[in-house]
Amino acid sequence: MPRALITGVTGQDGLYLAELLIAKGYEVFGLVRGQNNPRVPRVKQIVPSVRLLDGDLRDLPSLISALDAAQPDEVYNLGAVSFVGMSWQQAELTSEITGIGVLRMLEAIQIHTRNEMGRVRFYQASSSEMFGKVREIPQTEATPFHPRSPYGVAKVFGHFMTVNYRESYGAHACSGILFNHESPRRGHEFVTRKVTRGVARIALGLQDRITLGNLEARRDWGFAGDYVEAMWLMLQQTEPDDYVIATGVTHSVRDLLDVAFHRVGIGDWDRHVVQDPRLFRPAEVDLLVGDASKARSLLGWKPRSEFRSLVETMVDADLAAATREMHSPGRSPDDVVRQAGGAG
Ligand code: GDR
Repeated sequence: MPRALITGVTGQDGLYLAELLIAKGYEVFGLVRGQNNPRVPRVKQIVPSVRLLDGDLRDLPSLISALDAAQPDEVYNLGAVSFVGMSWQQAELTSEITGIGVLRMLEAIQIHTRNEMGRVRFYQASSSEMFGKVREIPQTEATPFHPRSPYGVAKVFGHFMTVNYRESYGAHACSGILFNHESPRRGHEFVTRKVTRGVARIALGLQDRITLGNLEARRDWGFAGDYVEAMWLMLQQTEPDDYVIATGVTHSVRDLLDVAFHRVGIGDWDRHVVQDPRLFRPAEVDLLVGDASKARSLLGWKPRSEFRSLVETMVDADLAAATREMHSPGRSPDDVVRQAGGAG
């Protein structure tokens, strides 16, 4: 039975990846941080067979202990401070966890394997935010990076450390440059979920407005469930490499609002949306759109869900959650959304 260790197992991608690996017959371990971590119950509910280990990407000994306990064949490093907007307020913490945390995990694997790094395959969650101020459209593995946030800078550090350990120590280390990927399990702070949850609650009369930042920002949005398959495929290749994972289609926040409001029968949504300058970012990534041809030809990967059905699925899940909330006050909407994993 293959064994995998996932950092960031409590997040959207961690949950989908754990489900995928369990379905493939893996024994899955998840690293969780802190006593009474409030996100642990959600992991136990969705993937009860995952074995949770205490550890923190800021603490090298805890990573070595987790590796010694799990004895993994594959490590998926998804743990990070992942909200770009917050990374300006907490730039140092973001660098510490999202950036140097990658180095610590690579070092931990080095120590755990007694310098035979090739024994453990490593996946690093790199990000399209590394492209930042885009130099070409669409972006490929060869596009230069110019990150536009402390988060993006930290991800570039983690990315090149992964490449460096591969080239220096023969690590089977892969970096997946993933563009935005969403689902009903997405955190409320990210724009897709903020919109779908807000729209559902407006449709049910639970709130009147959604307050947003830049409506002209464009992103390449895919479904998280499709993207975790690409992570797994990368680690099954004989040669480790880096891959862009994206749909190749870009939409604006306005498009997102159109589809989400249309789903609940509201055509004219202007009166429900307020723009707040405080939600604009100090520096914005204007147009991200990825070219995943390499993943398509070498991994045989392609996205299955498209934008409209993804957004509609998220609105429907949030409608169900908000409806339950109305009928059983005190129950968190996420208790319901937790169970709604699919898209498209
Ligand atoms: P992003 O995702 O920064 O691309 O990073 P997010 O959903 O936060 O923002 C997308 C775009 O929407 C604009 N926007 C708003 N964003 C948020 N969160 N809230 C708002 O109210 C709002 N209004 C407009 C933003 O300015 C931005 O342009 C995500 C994360 O998952 C990263 O961890 C990951 O690496 C990348 O995707 C790929």
